[in-house]
Order: sequence, then structure tokens, then C-alpha cells
Amino acid sequence: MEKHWWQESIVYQIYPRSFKDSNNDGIGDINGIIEKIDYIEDLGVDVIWLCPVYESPNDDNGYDISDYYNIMPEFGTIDDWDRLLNECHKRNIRLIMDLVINHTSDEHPWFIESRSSKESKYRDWYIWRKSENGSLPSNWGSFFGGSIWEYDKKTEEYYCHIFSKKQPDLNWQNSEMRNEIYSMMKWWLDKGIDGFRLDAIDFIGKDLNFPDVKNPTFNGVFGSPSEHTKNKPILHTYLNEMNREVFSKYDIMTVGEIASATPEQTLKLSGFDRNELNMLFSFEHMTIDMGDSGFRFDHKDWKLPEFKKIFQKWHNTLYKKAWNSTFLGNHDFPRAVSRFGDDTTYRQESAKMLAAFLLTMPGTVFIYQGDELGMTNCPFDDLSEHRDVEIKNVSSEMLLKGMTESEIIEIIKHKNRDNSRTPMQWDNSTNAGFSNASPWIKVNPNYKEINAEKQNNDSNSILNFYKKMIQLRKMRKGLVYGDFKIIDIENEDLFIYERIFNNESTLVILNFTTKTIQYNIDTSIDWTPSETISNYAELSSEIRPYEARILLK
Ligand code: ISL
Ligand code: CA
Repeated sequence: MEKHWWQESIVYQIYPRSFKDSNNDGIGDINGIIEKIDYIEDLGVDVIWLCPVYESPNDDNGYDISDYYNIMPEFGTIDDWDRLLNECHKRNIRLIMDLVINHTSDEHPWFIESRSSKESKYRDWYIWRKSENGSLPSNWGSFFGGSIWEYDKKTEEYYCHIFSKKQPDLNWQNSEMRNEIYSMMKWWLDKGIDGFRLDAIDFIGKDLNFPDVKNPTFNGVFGSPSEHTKNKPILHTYLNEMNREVFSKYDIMTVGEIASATPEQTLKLSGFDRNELNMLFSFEHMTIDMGDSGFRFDHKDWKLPEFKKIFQKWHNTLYKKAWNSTFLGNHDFPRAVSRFGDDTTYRQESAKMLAAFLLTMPGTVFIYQGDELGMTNCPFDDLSEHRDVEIKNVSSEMLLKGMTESEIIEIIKHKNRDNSRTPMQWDNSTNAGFSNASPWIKVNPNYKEINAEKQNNDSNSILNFYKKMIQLRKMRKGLVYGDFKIIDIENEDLFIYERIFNNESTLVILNFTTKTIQYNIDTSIDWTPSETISNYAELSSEIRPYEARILLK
């Protein structure tokens, strides 16, 4: 099997706006990350994924880039960024940058030029369509509400935006544009970064005929029809070209966000014998609780066997042929402990259980900032406390339909993206030690109880359990490269699996419930462990609520 450093790496995702504010303007920044770099080193991770820090009007918190070669002033300067890279490399921590190239900001000079005239050299760098008999060019809905088409008076045409109207989509058919993007990528790589996370990258291959769909959803989110936007053959052509022109020239890691990829498509996207990406973020397990309406906030109950089968299917299809990532949250999802664990009575146990899960699974592991503390979803009391463009647009559509604020809050409370964007909880001082000024977004009121300082001083804390699990994964390559076999897959309470690798095998038993369970494990091999790790202090013959037990052999 192929082996690369990025398979063994453990990645820590930083959302800079909410990580640490160094100059007390209420907004996290690059110098704030440098202040906390020892904390990250101490955690034991190998790579930082830095969410976008480029110049941006911040319609979507940096996912709308107006200058790829500059740092947004709120976050600092390019010199600060250079220092950050240097501080990372000094500690043997690699740095990957988040790159948004499906779209730019509407304030990017290319778009300003493009919209100025049909004759502009940049016109074709974006996607412009005429209106036929007064109707929209197609009926696709945008992710953040409304149509994907925005009318532009000046030249009397519509431009396409899969996300907000301040995020116009680039036209990937245009080779001049593509070459300009590749040069920009090389510019960053030549500065010494270690790779890219490629935002919403499947959308660069969307069907530019924009065929009308049967049931357009205009109430926001998941409006654009995946059969026409996702994983079209042309995506491979572009990724292959990007690999040839850029990736192949460096020793880097690339992870593409391709939400709806199937395991079969992934064999192509990140196959060892393909020259596309190293791995992707696929969302099959992350959308397990999404209702069938297609509206992202609709909830559906799910059972553990479904969850387990997703992971088994992915592993079986990909093993030894392609690579993938493992994650339970990021800046677009609720807090992992609030979603897959129990954020009240068993917060400690369940957050540790999820740590045990993440760090014993196949695939490169990604930890989202604050999850190592068991940070929880945040109670937002009214809509004005929300900051996300998605919530702003979707809630105003709901208000227009006559819903009340409290009804809307009820619908969005579990899955809104602001849940995971509240400031990092460093200590029990004002604003959780994030900033002396009033933060750009609400601080979770539970920071006095949940914070890094408290957990650092407590050997039984979630933070220290994460550190232990990270060290375990580093010592046992079987957790990275081993086979993955679920035992008793229909069991609705326990997630049990073996990671088999040469003579270094691991058995993992995870209780996903609040029940205490009697269980005799029936396995093909003798599981007399050399060591047992648990999130409970004493061993027991029963499996306790949210218990994680890891048997090493
Ligand atoms: O396509 C999806 C589901 O099928 C979406 O989840 C999509 O992948 C996701 O919304 C893309 O997210 C990324 O790009 C957005 C940005 O708002 C997010 O923060 C970012 O992670 C637009 O740049
Ligand atoms: Ca700041």
C-alpha cells in the first residue's frame, strides 16, 4: 500500500475569526494564532488547516475572496502570515491554506471588470446568461437562498452564483482564468505552504447548460440540483490539469470538499493511481440526520447501524485503492458533541468517546477547533445574534412567509453554522479569554465551565484525553493503515470494530448511548490486550454510558 506523510497526519482546523484576538478589536487574527501556537503544538497535531485569511469583504467570512495575494486587514498582514508559517514549521507543524476557487467575491477586480462591459477581457471569466422572455436563465436555487441568478443592470444579463450573490462563480471553461488560478496557487506554494483545502471544488465542474429541474427549492440551501452540479466528468479533467500544473510539482497535501461524492466516485477523485486529489471531505455521514425535503434544517432520526454501514462501505471500497478523511465537524456543522454525543449529562464521556472514534478510524483525521474541549452548540436567543449569511438570507425568506422569530430559531437551532463559530474558550475571564473587546459573535455562555485553561490543569479532561489519543495514533500505524472491520453491525447501541494490521491490532468498543450495557464480544481473534484505554477511570465488565474502550494487542 502507498504511504505518505499526509495519511499519517492529524489535522487541526482553525477558523481564524474565532480563534484568538490579539489586538482587542473583537475579531480573531493571525497574531492570535501565533500566541496560541504552543497550545496547538502541545495538542500534538501535525498540520493546521487555516480557513480563508485572504482579503475579503466578508459576506461569507472570507469564503468570498477579493484578493488572493493579500491578507484581510482584520486578520493582519502578509508579514504576520509569514511569521505564522515560520512558527509552524519551527515546530514541525505543516500549514495548509483554504482556497476558494469556485467563486470569488463580487468585489474582486476580475468581477468588477467582468460586469463592466460585455467586451471586457474578463467577461468570460464568470458565467453570464441572457434572460429569455423575462424569466430567469434557469430555475436552480442558490445555497444561501433565492435563485443562483442575479440580474446586472449595466449589461442587462444575469450572473451565476451557487452561493451568495456576493460570490459570483468563475467560469472554469476559460483557460486563461484557470492558468491565472494555477499561478496564484504556485505563488502560495512557493512561499512554503504544505497544501490546500479546496472549497466546494466539485462545483467547478457543474453543467453550464443549467437545465431546469423539476422541484426547485428556493427556500435556501440545497437548492442547486446535485445531479447537475456535482461530480460531472469534466471535474476530473480540471482536477487532473490542476494536479499536472500545480500539485505534482510539490510535496503537498490536497483535500477537496466534495460533499456528495460516493465511494465509487472517490476511487477516481483520490485514487492512488489517479492524479487528482489526495483525499476529500465527503458528507454522507454528516447528512445522516437531514430530512428528505432537501431543506438543510429539516431533521430526520437515524440509527447507529446506518451510521456504521456508511463507514464500512467507504472503507471497503477505498481500502488500498484511494484515500479519504475522517471528521465529525467543521465550521459548517454543529458541534460534534451536541450532535453525535450528549452535551449535557454525559458531555465529558461522550466528547472523549468521539475523540476515541476519530483517532482510531481509517483516513486522515481532522479535528475542528474547540472540539478537543468538548465545546457545545450555542444558544442563540434571537435572530439578531446570528452572523452567518446563510441564516440572514434563509430567515428573511421565512419571515416573509409569515413565520415568527421564535419559530425560525426553533427550526435552525440545531444545524446553524454559527453554533461552531463562537469564540474559542480559552479561560474563565471575560469573553472566555478570546478578546477584551466585545467579540464579533456571541460567546457561548458555558465558557466558565468549558475552557482550555481548566482542562489543561485536569489530567482527566477531554483535552488531555485528546492528547492521549493523538499520541496513540502516532505510535500505532495500524490505526492509519490497518483494515477496518465492524463487529455486530446491526447493534443499535455499540459501535465495535477491529483495526487489523500486521501484528498490531486494535479493538475499539464505543457506546453511543446513555445506557449501561452487558455485552460479550464475539470475535475471530483472541482479544487479550496488552493494554486497555478507556474514558472511564476504572475498568468494568459492563459498558457504561458513552464509554470508549480501546484494546491494544
Ligand atoms: O454542497 C453541499 C452539500 O451537498 C454543501 O454542503 C457545500 O459543500 C458547502 O456548503 C460548501 O461549503 C464551503 O463553501 C461555502 C462556504 O460558505 C462554506 O463555509 C465552505 O466550507 C461557500 O464558499
Ligand atoms: Ca483582532
